[in-house]
Amino acid sequence: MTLSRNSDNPIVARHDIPNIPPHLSDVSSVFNPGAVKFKDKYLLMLRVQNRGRETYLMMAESLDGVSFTMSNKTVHFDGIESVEETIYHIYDPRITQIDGKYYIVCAMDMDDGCHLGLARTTNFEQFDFMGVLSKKDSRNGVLFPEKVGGKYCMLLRPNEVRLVGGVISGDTIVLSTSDDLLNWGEEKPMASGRLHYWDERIGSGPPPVKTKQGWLHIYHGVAMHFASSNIYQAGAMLLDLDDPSIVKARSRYNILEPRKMYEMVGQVPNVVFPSGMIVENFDPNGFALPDSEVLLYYGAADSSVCLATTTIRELIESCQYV
Ligand code: BMA
Repeated sequence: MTLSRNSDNPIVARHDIPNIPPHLSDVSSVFNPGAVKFKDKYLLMLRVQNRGRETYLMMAESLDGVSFTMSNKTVHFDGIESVEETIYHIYDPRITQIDGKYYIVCAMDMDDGCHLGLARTTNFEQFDFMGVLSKKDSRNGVLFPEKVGGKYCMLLRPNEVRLVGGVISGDTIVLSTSDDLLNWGEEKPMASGRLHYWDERIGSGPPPVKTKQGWLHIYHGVAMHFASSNIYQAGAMLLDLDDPSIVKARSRYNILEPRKMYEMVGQVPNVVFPSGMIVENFDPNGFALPDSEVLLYYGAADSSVCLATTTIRELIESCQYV
């Protein structure tokens, strides 16, 4: 297959996380990172879980995308105190650069379910919380790097069942648009799970990347066949450049599945969960170059952070359903 795992995997593991009193000490796990290239450095925003199963976000930086140095403090979103409801956990950050600013969409567990929260930064030192984006229980929110048809676009995955009648339900990724990044309109179904196959339930991975062939989107699919051990895998789709609710091509097979011990064994077994993607080369109009290297960062077994690499061309080829 097109993705090759880095030989140093897992590139970040729980023993790499520094002790930060009073809450982080001998942490349980680190996984599902957001990723971005910023001033020639590779940055990860890590999801760190302590022994109370409380979640913290932490930055890590690298010169080569493989060997990371952890920050010695956790990330705080200034202004998040203004949310009146209790936020239990903030996790699975996805980072998108839009017009020179960096936006982070996170899942937030609250009393009435999971919601999407938005934060913004220009320097990855100080972060402003901008608001809660979702009206109903949703996860896996990713922003597009530019407006499409004059609107900001976001893919998200409502936590509800749309498909009925099969052995098990499939979930649906929807497209929503906005004028201001805070108020989001109608949700248009974009892609659903495929019952009986590798991606019965689905959710977005990293933010979509613009290519000449369409928006390249990596997603996770869950095979539910064996209920007690759901299998989380990764796949690829191409979305129409002008209307990203239209799927032009979608991989028949997964492009990454749990095979290594660090993916098959851990807090949650059999999970590869792609959440960050760095594309090295774009043309002046923002289209990813076919031969550009792609670094895909993913959580393994909800326990560690791993890296797999490929090229834009190979990912696009993998989208063809043959
Ligand atoms: C999903 C999310 C992810 C997690 C995955 C596997 O529903 O909660 O954060 O990595 O399950 O447990």
